[in-house]
Amino acid sequence: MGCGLVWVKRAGVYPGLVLGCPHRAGGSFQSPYRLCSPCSLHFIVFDTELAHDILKVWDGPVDSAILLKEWSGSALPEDIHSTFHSLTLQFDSDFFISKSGFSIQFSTSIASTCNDPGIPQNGTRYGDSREPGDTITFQCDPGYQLQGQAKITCVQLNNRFFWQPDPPTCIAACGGNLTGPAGVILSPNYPQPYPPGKECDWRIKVNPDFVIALIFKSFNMEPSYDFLHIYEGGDSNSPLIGSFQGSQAPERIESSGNSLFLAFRSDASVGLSGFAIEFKGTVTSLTCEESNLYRDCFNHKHLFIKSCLSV
Ligand SMILES: [Ca+2]
Repeated sequence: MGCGLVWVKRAGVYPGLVLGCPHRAGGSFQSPYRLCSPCSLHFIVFDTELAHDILKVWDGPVDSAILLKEWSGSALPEDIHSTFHSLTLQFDSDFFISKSGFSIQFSTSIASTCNDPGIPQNGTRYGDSREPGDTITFQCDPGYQLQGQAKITCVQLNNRFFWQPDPPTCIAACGGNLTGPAGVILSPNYPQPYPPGKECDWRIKVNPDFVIALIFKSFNMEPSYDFLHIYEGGDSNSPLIGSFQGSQAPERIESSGNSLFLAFRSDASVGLSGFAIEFKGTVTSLTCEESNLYRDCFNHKHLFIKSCLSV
């Protein structure tokens, strides 16, 4: 059995090893092309419409459900190896915007290491070695939650080399219970647009002797439709400090107690980049005069009362 086809979509270059297929404009091109092997793919050209025209490579047939990787955009992918004896390439294009596409060389060289597990978006990878038995660990940036295991191991099974478990991802989660002394709260999917129709609640609690400072690092919400409500206390029955929308958020808010409740609400359409807010437990840094200024500015009726009363 000879090595099969790589389908080239509008690629200007047809290298000797690559066979072309007729271009089909628009629509979903789902016919799988399988290669004999174990196979390696080497990318010569890659340019597709980001997030819309997507190349997927499956380890073995599509029905094996082992997706090795998927790509879109203009970054040239690194070489990739099958772990089974075939690869399936699947290219889906939408009806809009065509780029030059891709051309890929393939060979039947057998992998001797695990694939590059990549670096998760919004995270860090520790370790580069990909021999069987090697481990790599991952850590997410502040505010992001690890989905999966922090530590993965390269495993060899006959001629297959694969990571166990799969490499993790880092996501900005919808809500959570946070305790001090400090941390970061991100709108869901941050810095990508938050999804529509979301209700995310965060509870922050710090040491009883401390108040909570919220420092707004970025704030960008759809005006009049998407809100961040901040309450002084443990839930939405607590006094409302403020409801923030658009790009109008204060630089800093201080609670008067040791707990805050943040409720994010997005309506059914239009998501923007949302927010990144640092929190920390602190002794109050504001004078009563300053706190009154803040209170007048933002109508935070319940802010700073405790510290003012104690003066
Ligand atoms: Ca919206």
